[in-house]
Amino acid sequence: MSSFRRILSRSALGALAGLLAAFTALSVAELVAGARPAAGPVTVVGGAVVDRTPAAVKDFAIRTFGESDKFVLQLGILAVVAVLAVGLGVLSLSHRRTGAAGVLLFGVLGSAAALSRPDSAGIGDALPSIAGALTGALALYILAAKAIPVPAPAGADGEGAGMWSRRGFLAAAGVTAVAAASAGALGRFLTGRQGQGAVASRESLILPAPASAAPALPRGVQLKAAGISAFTTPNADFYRVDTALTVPRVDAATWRLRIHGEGVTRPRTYSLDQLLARPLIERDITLTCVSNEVGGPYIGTARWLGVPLADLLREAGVRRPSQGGQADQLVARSVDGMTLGSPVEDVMDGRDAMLAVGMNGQPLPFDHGFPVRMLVPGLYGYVSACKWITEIELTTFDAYDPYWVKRNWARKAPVKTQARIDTPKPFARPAAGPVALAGVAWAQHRGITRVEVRVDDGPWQDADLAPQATVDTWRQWSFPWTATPGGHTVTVRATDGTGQVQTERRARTIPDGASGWHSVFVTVT
Ligand SMILES: Nc1nc2c(c(=O)[nH]1)N[C@H]1C(S)=C(S)[C@@H](COP(=O)(O)O)O[C@H]1N2
Ligand SMILES: [Mo]
Repeated sequence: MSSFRRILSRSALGALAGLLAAFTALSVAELVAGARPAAGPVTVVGGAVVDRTPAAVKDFAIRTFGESDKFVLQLGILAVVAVLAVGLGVLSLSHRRTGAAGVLLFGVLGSAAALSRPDSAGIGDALPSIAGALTGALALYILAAKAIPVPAPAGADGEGAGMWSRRGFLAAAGVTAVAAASAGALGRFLTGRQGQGAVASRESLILPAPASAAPALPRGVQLKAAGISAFTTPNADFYRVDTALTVPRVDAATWRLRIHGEGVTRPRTYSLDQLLARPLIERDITLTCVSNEVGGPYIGTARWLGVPLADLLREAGVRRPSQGGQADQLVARSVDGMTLGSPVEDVMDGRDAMLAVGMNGQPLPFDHGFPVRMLVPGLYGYVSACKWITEIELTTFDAYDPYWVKRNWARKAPVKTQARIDTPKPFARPAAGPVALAGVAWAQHRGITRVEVRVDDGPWQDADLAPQATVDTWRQWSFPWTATPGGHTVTVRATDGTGQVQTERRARTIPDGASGWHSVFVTVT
């Protein structure tokens, strides 16, 4: 064998040893994390990356990968791990201890990531990374030894000794691969079992009838235009925005909500049954994400069923700031450590702020916060819509910055007035003649009173409005356009219930929501 080929094939063995060590480390870590899936190494490292991602990069990720952003992130982490594993594997051929120490270093990094997560439950969260790194380092140490050819005994044929050693390596590699795969599979199994209680609790949950049903939707809230959004967004199509790399699966039977903090004279802890025994309200409410670009998809409307939040707060002794209450911020905390802060004034001013348990007639889907989430009509999701909520703390804006505020988003964020063109789509090629322009407009808790359309630099013309369901929902609009051949830019703007015309001023999503008019360019043929 030429020396070049020998080096090449040895390097390949080193690379394989590195990859197997990484596989072992991740599988063992998954197994140890089995009882608590959110503590798996890729999840915690991914979570730590998410926590530290600058808002601009996060916005880019959401824009580019949409709701697959988390999948792409995990794939990216695995790719980085694979590259580093190959490097450590090759290194370990000449520096066995250093290679193994490199694997241990990842254990330290993984542990640090786990402990830095907002939902970290303490040192136990570092265990998966520590156990994974120790076994991974051991695997690399052993495999590297097997990959180094034993010096040929005097008189023996050198090639033969190399062959022998390679056979030993392959056997060790096979054993490692099988053991690691088994550990990984067992970990997956345990994870699956753990979620079964939550799934069963959701399936057996029977939602009570509301004491106050949603007002019937006025006839015509749904326009007929092809391509317009559904007025009520089906649960399966409802946008999802959160930092959870593994969706929390909370068992409703053991779930609790604690209300405490400043001005709470009667702190209380509620079970789900206790909440469900209270008079429930049912309301159509449109929820919007602050990361929604002008014309973007992160908005949806559902019929929510829930407990009026202001009642619970009043029972706890909380008073509105305008009526002498000390606490002006309500911080909601989720089981995954997310914190969202809402103005107490908004929550208690008579609007339908609620702890929702139902979404379009179903218990909340896990993705949308089962068993209970918060909603405050009129506010962006990141300052109001805590999913998997488990704690409400009354405090002040001065005293505490929740998760997104620490990352430079605004403390207070009422939804900005926006209109969106649903049809035609950008760069569509409709035929000349009648073309239906249609879409949605929203200004939650203020309502929409007018939508206007402009073609190119022409005059603003009033669109036809579907009836307003409530001020807390979006409103559909349409405009019968007689399209002439050529390229055209269609622009839309809304006016809200306070008489404010939607601003033309373009603003980025950070810090408190995008603004500007939505335009679509089409080529009429
Ligand atoms: N626990 C938790 N709740 C959360 C979030 C989150 O990351 N974690 N994201 C918030 C944001 S930014 C929005 S816009 C809404 C989105 O709710 P949805 O995913 O049900 O549409 O949830 C809010 N509640
Ligand atoms: Mo959001």
